[in-house]
Amino acid sequence: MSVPYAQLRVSDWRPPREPLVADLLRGLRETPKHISPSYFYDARGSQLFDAICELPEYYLTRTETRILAAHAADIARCIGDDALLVEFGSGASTKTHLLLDQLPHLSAYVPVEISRSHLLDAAQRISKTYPRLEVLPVCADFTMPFELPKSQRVPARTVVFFPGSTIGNFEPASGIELMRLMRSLAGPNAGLVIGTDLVKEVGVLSRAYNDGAGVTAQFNLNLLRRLNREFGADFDLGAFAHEAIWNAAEARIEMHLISARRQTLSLAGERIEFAAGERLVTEHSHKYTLAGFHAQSAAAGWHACEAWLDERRYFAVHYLSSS
Ligand code: AVJ
Repeated sequence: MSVPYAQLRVSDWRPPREPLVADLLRGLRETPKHISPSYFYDARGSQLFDAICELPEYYLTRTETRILAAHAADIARCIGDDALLVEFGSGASTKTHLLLDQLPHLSAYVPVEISRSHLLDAAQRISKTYPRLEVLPVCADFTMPFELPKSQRVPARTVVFFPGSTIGNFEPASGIELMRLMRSLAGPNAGLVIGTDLVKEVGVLSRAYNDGAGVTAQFNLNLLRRLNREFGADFDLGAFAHEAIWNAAEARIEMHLISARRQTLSLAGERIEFAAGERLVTEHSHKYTLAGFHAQSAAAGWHACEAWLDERRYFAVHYLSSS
């Protein structure tokens, strides 16, 4: 057996339930109705997301992984020795191995993840693979304030790792706010290794979010299943259809769930009305240009140092520094 969960000291910053319900209801009362994509990631949603990453149409994960694999030594040089590596939304921590293999002298690895099951599985796997690495898992919604756990070895600096183009889920202003939060969390002389999906041909983008096997549709609909199970809602999953559209003006893919008919639902005892054809917005996935991303990160106080791209220029991994 590998390291038992009990040996991994998890810092718990999970939000209490009440604000979650209020937040959900607020989004469902606005026009258009919307729910934060952070609700996708319950245990089943996290598994479905891992399945999405394997889809032939979903080029993001494969492309970023190839970039990280090709430039891991360069990225590790930017991070330097004795750093505290903090991964935001670590999920299965799959890409992290590529960096950890090149970073034998890290102070500690801090995966930050909202899904507790995913966090524990990943933290356990990492400690098994790197027995000399201190792993300090944090269960948190990384958009809310939390503190970094203290590592046994004092770090030379803190570097945030935020792969996957998860930054794309944030509206530009909130993305800037999140990158500011990263900068203040990481302290002086910080680094940020961040992945961004790039603007490209619409067909490629559209297929990545409307896959032939329908896994993205299942991932989208699982949100309703979760609301039913955890928040006492009564959504009929058969009465909503998945659709992903490209919003050119905002440079983003939008995931919607479309109500097949007029229906009244309840969530946490409150009634919610849907018209026939009404859309519930479940995700915005922004796509970037290098110049656009540099402007956003600069607004958050980060200096662009390096960017590594694949040959098709589908995706970029950036190294930014706070000083
Ligand atoms: C994890 C936010 C990067 O936007 O591509 C995948 C989530 N949504 N398929 C993305 C997602 C639909 C993904 N991110």
